[in-house]
Amino acid sequence: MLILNKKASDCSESEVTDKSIYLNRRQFMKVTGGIALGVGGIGHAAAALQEGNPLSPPSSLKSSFDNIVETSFGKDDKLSPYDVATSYNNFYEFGYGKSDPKERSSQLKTTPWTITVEGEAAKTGVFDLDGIIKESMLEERIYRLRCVEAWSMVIPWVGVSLATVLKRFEPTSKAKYVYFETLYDPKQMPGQLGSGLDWPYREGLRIDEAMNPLAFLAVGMYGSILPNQNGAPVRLVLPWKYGFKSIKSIVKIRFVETMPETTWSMLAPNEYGFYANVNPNVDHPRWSQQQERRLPGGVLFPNVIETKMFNGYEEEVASLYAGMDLKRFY
Ligand SMILES: Nc1nc2c(c(=O)[nH]1)N[C@H]1C(S)=C(S)[C@@H](COP(=O)(O)O)O[C@H]1N2
Ligand SMILES: [Mo]
Repeated sequence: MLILNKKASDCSESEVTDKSIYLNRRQFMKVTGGIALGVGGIGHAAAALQEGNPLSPPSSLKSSFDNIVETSFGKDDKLSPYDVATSYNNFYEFGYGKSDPKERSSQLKTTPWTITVEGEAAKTGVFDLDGIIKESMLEERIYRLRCVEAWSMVIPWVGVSLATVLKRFEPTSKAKYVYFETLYDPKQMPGQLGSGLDWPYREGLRIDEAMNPLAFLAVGMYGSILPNQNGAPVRLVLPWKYGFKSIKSIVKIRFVETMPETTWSMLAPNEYGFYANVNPNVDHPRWSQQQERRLPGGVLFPNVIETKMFNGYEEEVASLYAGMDLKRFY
């Protein structure tokens, strides 16, 4: 597997050769507006990044934002203002208040960043995030994020299709579910010193949900890299599910055979299920789920709207749950 975080001086001859191929590809991508490449180049991408090549400067994911493919997702929605989307957050690793993530996450070091891939897949190991992302077609998708607390936002996310990334690792037929884990590092994430949640934050999807074209791995928003409070450097965005499924600052992906334990369903299984599909017809035990406050919206102008089934993405995802009793599998 890949060896990561090597010094540039550790580069072998073959890597130097392959690197020039990689750079040619990068130029090619610029011309074509991006093209998905195979898994073989990941290590070389990482090597190129470490050398600070002008085409792909280290640590600055902005360089790859030159060629974002615009998609038609969400073009009809009015965007939430950037300052709202980045100052009213849930990221309990930094505290339970909505402004805590913005105020307390600046110490989080997001480069370099690796993701460990484990379990039922042919290609497992430790992968450099920059490599994974640079090898994929970067898109902008405007997706709604609906929190279980009944507020929602509309955000232009920048990232890559989750399916494209997962397929590179060649999951086996035993991979029925995918499990994700957030970084555990109380020094950088002071909220993890407290009890409350069983750290690290954990999430999971059935494999067909993960492979659905709507599932997205975001590295940016509003045309720029993700602010720490929004889950830098990489998070899920699952627009048909309640916000808590969209796990932030991911460091582990594991392909598994059985349904994995997830943070909120472990903590309060009667309130939060594994599926957590947005569903106005199934109440949270303590409140209705029929409406949501589209932010910004305050006391004077609450901006309350009706919540739609699957957050309005019924056409895209309803078939995943055909025949399932959604009152039972909430
Ligand atoms: N690691 C981690 N991921 C997380 C959370 C969290 O506390 N920790 N909160 C979730 C919840 S409840 C919501 S609503 C969304 C909020 O995303 P946003 O802050 O970008 O709007 O992130 C989700 N992902
Ligand atoms: Mo949430």
